[in-house]
Amino acid sequence: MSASATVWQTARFRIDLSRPRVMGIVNATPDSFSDGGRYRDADAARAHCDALVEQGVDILDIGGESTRPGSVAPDVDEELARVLPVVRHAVTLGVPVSVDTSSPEVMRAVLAAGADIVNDVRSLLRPGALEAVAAHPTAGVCVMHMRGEPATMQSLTDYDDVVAEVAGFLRERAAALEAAGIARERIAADPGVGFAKTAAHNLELLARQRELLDLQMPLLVGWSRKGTLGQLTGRPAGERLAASVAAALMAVERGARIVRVHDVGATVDALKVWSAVACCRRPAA
Ligand code: 9MG
Repeated sequence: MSASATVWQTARFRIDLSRPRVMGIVNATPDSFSDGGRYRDADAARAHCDALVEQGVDILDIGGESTRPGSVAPDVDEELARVLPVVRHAVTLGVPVSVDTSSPEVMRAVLAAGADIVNDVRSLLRPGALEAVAAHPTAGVCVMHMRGEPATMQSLTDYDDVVAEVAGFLRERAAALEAAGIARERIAADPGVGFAKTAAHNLELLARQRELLDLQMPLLVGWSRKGTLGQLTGRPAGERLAASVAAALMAVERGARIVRVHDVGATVDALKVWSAVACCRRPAA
């Protein structure tokens, strides 16, 4: 797909993808170390939104469900109570707001509150999810490859050709979204690094990521602090900054247009260097 002509249509913003964009992760999950309960968690998440905007984030991605391997989804009321107070603040900050959810009730509520994008690791496969996004005239959506559920996915890692399977799944989901009335320019596609994949699968997906450009959808990729980087470096999640930035840059070099990251400031700086060099390339003959 031609990078210069690409936009991602979202509820309030047509995001210009002629330069790569940084999606910053905002966890609205309870902090098990805080004794201040719900209000303290929401305050911390709102302050984190402000900090990421300060650091140059292009899109905020707010999530109330941990999708780490082995985790179990919260019920709808709990997810709404975590996410909505943060979304209501985030939509005042002047950047597109994405919400990481698979629940149609949460999708409807956050879109009504002004959110721009639904980022669904389950690709709108829960009953009612497709309809919830299709009912909005312009909201953006990210569909992602996964097998099973976060609680079980790491036992579902048999592939003949992981890249072909991921591409086939994303192509089918895009067709289903379009058939439901969601215009192509509203859809981004994500190979789902770490979701029902071994480290070898994740690395093969990065090495061969350009093959996914045939999907003709903007690619969104999330390598930040993932387990594969821990396996490669021997470092715990909080010490994977350098590995995460390196992976984000390699993803962009191979055609990703949006990278989903924890470390926004470092990634923004790295992409400034990448963009300065990318601009000097000779146009393809
Ligand atoms: C919610 N979430 C966790 N990891 C993710 C990834 O790699 N991509 C997307 N789109 N969402 C993710």
